[in-house]
This record gives sequence, C-alpha cells and structure tokens, in this order.
Amino acid sequence: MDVVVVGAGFAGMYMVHKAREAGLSVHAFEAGSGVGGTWYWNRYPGARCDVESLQYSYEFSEELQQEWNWTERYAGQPEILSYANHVADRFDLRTDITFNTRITTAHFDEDAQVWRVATDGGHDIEARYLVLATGCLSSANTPKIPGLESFAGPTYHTGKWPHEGVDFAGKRVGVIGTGSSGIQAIPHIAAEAGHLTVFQRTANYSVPARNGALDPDEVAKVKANYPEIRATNAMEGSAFKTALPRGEGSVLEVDDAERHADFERRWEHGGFVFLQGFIDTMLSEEANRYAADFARSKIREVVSDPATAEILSPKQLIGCKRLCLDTEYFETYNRPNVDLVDIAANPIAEITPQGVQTDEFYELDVLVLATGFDAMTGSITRIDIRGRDGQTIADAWSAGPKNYLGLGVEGFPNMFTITGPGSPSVLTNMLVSIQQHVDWIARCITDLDADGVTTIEPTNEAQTEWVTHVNSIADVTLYPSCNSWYLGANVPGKTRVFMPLIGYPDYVERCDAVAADGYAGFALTS
Ligand code: NA7
Repeated sequence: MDVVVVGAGFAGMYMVHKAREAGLSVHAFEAGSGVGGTWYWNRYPGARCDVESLQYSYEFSEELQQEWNWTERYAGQPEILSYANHVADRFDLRTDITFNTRITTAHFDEDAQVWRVATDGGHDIEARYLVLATGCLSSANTPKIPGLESFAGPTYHTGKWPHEGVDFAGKRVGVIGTGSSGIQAIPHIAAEAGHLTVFQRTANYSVPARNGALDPDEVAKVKANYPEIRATNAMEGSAFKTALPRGEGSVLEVDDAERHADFERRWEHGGFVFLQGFIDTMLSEEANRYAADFARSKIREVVSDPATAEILSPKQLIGCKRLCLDTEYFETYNRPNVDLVDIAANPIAEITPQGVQTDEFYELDVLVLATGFDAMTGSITRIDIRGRDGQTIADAWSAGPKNYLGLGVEGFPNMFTITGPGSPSVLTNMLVSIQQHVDWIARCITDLDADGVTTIEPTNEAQTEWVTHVNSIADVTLYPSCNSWYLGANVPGKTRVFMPLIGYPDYVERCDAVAADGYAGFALTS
C-alpha cells in the first residue's frame, strides 16, 4: 500500500481520510478495539478535555462541524469518544482500520525503498510511507515502586482504565499522582469510596474549569461563524482562542489592584485564560510569582485545614508543568473521608499486599496510578522501528528526540510523525495541530509522486538546525525550569530535553514555506 498508519486516534483517523482523498491506498492498525486513541484509553472517572469542545473538534468538514452537537463547555471522555465513533462512521473509516492489532516492527528496506511492517496479528505489510499517529500521551508510565506487583487488591492506571468501570463503593482507595489525571479523578473517586488516600509527590496548580452546559445561542453563534473562528484560532500561539482576550502588558507594570482584578476575572472565567492576562508570566520569574501567589491564595481560601493547604500549595513556577483544570479538586480535601500524604517529605518505601508504606502504613483495597505517560516519544520508541543501516529509532533518540519540523527523522526515509516532538503538538489545541500535520503530509506525498520522487528524509544540517531552534525558543521561557513531562523529567533515566515547539503560527508558516520551496531541508531521491 502507499501509506501504513500506526494508531487510530484523531490523528490516525484523519490520516486515513485524507490519504484516501488524495487517492492513496492506506491502512491503519490500532491496538484498541475502537477508534479514539487517548479518549479510548483514558476512561477514568472525571476524564475531560481541557480545551473547549467547540474548538477541540475537526474543522476539515463543514458538514461535520455543523451537524455534531457538543453538550458541555469542556467535553467529557464519553462524549469525545462518541464523537470519534461518529466521525469513523460518517467517513466510513473502519474499512481501512484493523483493530486489536499492534504494529510491532517497521523496518525500512533500502533496496526496495519500502517499509516492511509486521503486527502482533501476523500481518506482513509493505508500504511506501510509514505514518506514526501514535499520540503524545499514550505510553503509560508505571512507576517502579518496590512491591507494586505484590499489592493484593486491583491496581488501575488512569491511562489504561477498564471499559466496565471500577466500583469504589465503600473501598479504601489510594491514588498515586496529582497531575491532570489525578486532579480530575480524585473528586469522583472520593465521592464514591469509603476512604481515599492521595499520595502526592509534587503539588500542582489547578484552575477551576467552570464547566457547564453549553448555551444553545452561543453554539449557534459559533456554528454560524466557524470558518472565521477557526482562522482566528490558527493565529494564536496555542491554536485556540478563549473568550477573554490575551493581555498585552507586563504584570510588573500594573498596580496591585489592577493585577488582582485581572487574575480574579480570569479565575472566575475558568481555564487556561488565567495565564494569559500578562505577556511575561512565562518569561520572567518575578512576573510568574504574582500568578503563582494568587493561585496559592485560592488553595488556602478553599482548603479548611491549613497544614493540608500548605502541602497542596505548589512550590514550582506556575505553568511550567501543564496547568490543570479542575472541578472541585481542592474542595475534595475538606471531605472527612479524604487524606493527603506528602510523599516528597515521606517517600513511599514499598507497597505490600495490604497497602502503602511511607513513614506510616496505609491499608488499601484498591490502588490507582495516576502517574502519567512516557510522553511524546514513548509510544514511538517502544516500537521496533529501523531506518537506514538497521538503526533503531530508540537509538537515534537516545539523547532526546531529533527531527526536522517535528515531521521527519534523518535516517528514517518516508517516515512521518503526527504531532511528534519538535512540533507545537501538546502546547496547542491538538485537533488543529493534527489536521495541519496530516494536510502537510498528504500534500507532501502527492507532490513527491507528481515529481517522481521516491524517498524523502531530512538532511543532517536541517535537522540539527531544527533541534537548536526548538530548544532556543524554549530556553527563553520558564518552561524548562521544573520537572515536567514536556521535558521527559517524569520518566527515570529519560534524557531531559524540552520536546514540544512553542508557537503555532510561525511553525505553520515554516512548514508551508518548506513545502513551497520543494521541501527544502529534506533530501529527495528519485
Ligand atoms: P502527569 O501530569 O505526568 O502526572 C503524573 C503524576 O504522577 C504527577 O503528580 C507525578 O509526580 C506522579 N508520579 C509519577 N511517578 C511517580 C512516582 N514514582 N511516585 C509518585 N508519584 C509519581 O500525568 P497525567 O496523566 O496526570 O497528565 C498528563 C497529561 O494528560 C496532562 O498534562 C494533560 O495534558 C493530559 P511528579 O510531578 O512527577 O513529582
């Protein structure tokens, strides 16, 4: 076939659709039993998108965006999964997707100039192009805590949640991890469980999502102006625009009253707008401290026990780990059936069949690991992908991911990554970035075919320049200042490199210019 696609989340689904439109033969392989990727796997209670539903949706089909009706400001996992299924049905995608099947090896055959791809279902495929639609947050990170396997009760990872759900009623539940997944799940688990113990290593900032039912008038307004709204979004660094405009001044140039009023207004609005009031929040530690102090003051306002509030108050800068959006997260710690354990102060020594041992012992019936993912690279490097001279992608990226435009890797001809490292991906509205990548890849293959080009691969020079470019932008911001999954710092032994590229519009311009310039920076062979 022309194109083999790894994964059938939103990226893989659209790649199948777009390749077909371009007249290419295409087939995707998906480990899950259905479409949806992230939204297929992350079924934990409270799982919800942090980008507003009217924006976190495909824009490639006007009919699709008109006919689909979102019900809430931020869509929950079940609704997003229904949407993914609707798209798969509407565009008849399933005929070119094989489910319950994992691609295990993909080796580039230099003589035949094809990818030879094998699956755990015994498929043996030959394809001209390999497209990795593997997702940024799809390789679950299970911590190596001594004794974890010995725990007698069930253990669930939020990123691999059972389809039938989990009954917490009356149980003693432990949750390890307080990133987005933990912060979303904890209020739901607390409401159901007999007792909940949260084991927190790093306190996280969280802003109220202020989720709620969508106003039909607002929906109608958006639908009437979708093309304009999508075009405006594409001009934003994060590829989505919120109802409150971004501030254009420095937080250091306003007085306390003005600063406080702006923070308060944004806090009340809910969501990522909280960090968008001033231009220097992510550029200067001094500026950042104002927003961080405000967010910490909100924790103290909500949490009744001062000692608990103190443990829940983050020490790192705000925004350097991904900001979380919550519904009644901090309020949960006022419940009589919830305890917080500071495992930074008292680390987990071991897990026994009965529970978790820190300086104290916590007896548990159920353990939930909300411990995140081997983000951005994990779902790629765990596949046996070999390019020229048998080099594996895991070796090529052992010192951190290296690529050009976040799309191609030197030594791996005719291989593309969708929203991989080195592209704006997780710092943007993923649906927008996915479509931009898929459109670019389809255009690229079409152009190359028209010119009789058989292989495309980044030059060493272009790749080196790109890696420097991605890092130099990150280095002027505060993003690299703490241990986040953006840096791979959550996975022991992973090289610490800031992986996503900051800034969507400049990136798109660069991708378009490269294509218009005959794929400058790529080596092409005929
Ligand atoms: P995150 O944001 O990576 O959070 C994982 C959490 O698990 C975080 O609090 C970690 O603490 C904690 N963790 C990880 N390993 C351990 C060990 N070994 N011991 C104790 N605690 C641990 O993952 P999420 O799934 O919540 O969210 C990922 C993204 O998905 C999110 O940003 C959204 O974009 C959607 P740490 O901070 O490393 O000290």
